[in-house]
Amino acid sequence: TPTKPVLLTGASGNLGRMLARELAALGWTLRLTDIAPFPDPLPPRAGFTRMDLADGVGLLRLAEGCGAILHFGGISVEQPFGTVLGPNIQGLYHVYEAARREAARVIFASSNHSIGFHERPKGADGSPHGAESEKIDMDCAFRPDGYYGLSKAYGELMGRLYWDKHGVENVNLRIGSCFPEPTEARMLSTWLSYADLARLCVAAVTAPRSGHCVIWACSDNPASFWGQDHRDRIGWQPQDSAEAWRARVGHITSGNPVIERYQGGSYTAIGYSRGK
Ligand code: NAI
Ligand code: 15L
Repeated sequence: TPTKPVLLTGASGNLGRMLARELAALGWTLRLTDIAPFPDPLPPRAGFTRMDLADGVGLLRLAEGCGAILHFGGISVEQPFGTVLGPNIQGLYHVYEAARREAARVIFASSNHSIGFHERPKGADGSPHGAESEKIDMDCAFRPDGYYGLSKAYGELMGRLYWDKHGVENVNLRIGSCFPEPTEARMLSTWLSYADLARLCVAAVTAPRSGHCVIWACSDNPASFWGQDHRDRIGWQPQDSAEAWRARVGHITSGNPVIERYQGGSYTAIGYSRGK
């Protein structure tokens, strides 16, 4: 159990609600925040503050005494630039300034959409699977597939900056598709179970040292697109796998060649206008 309280942004969202429940059940003391009201009964040892990530002073106050910030708040799907900018860029800066003040570690909910224009390895979501050598590693180029993915790349680089310049530790989770179950063929590669995410957050917060790390946050999927990362540094291994859903969802594809070619799937095709 962490000795200091842990701040969770985006607490009222899908992943935030799950993490609030699971981490509270482990005995953690949580400070929850979101711009939307918290829809569940408050877990034990948790407080909730309704706040916009635009409120930098409010975040400084909320983070006082915290040892870690799980940053899950913000725009979570593709949106116009002007919609993404405030929550995901300015808001992220406020989170990092609060972390710097408290010498707290940031666990950042980054996304596969920061690298979504990498092609899928051949055979990744069918058999035989793509060769290990075709999987991309954490130090691959950022290839954002929209303004949302671009904000996540910026978020990871913010972490790089705050570690190099201020020694603020941060763990960047490149989350694939974190839902109760896989619902389409792509998720045989990208799915992250709720339980694996909860265990990942525990490892990221409690590891004695993290520095700046990048983790491919998907379950132990044989069809994963992703290879080497910093998981050993925080001692995390996924335990679940999407493979059990193959018979149910393996045939569910889009029929759109752009979507099927790239790792980011449908996001890559939003507003796509390249050489049709
Ligand atoms: P969600 O949309 O359910 O949760 C995001 C929360 O952020 C919402 O409760 C929303 O009210 C809050 N929020 C938005 N703007 C805000 C602002 N200006 N100030 C304060 N709070 C604000 O999304 P979900 O699925 O729970 O995702 C959580 C995080 O994980 C997001 O950062 C998302 O980008 C990231 N992620 C999620 C994936 C998934 O598969 N669910 C995949 C990759 C990344
Ligand atoms: C994300 O980043 C989104 O937050 C989530 O809603 C899914 O679209 C996920 O990526 C995905 O790529 O499946």
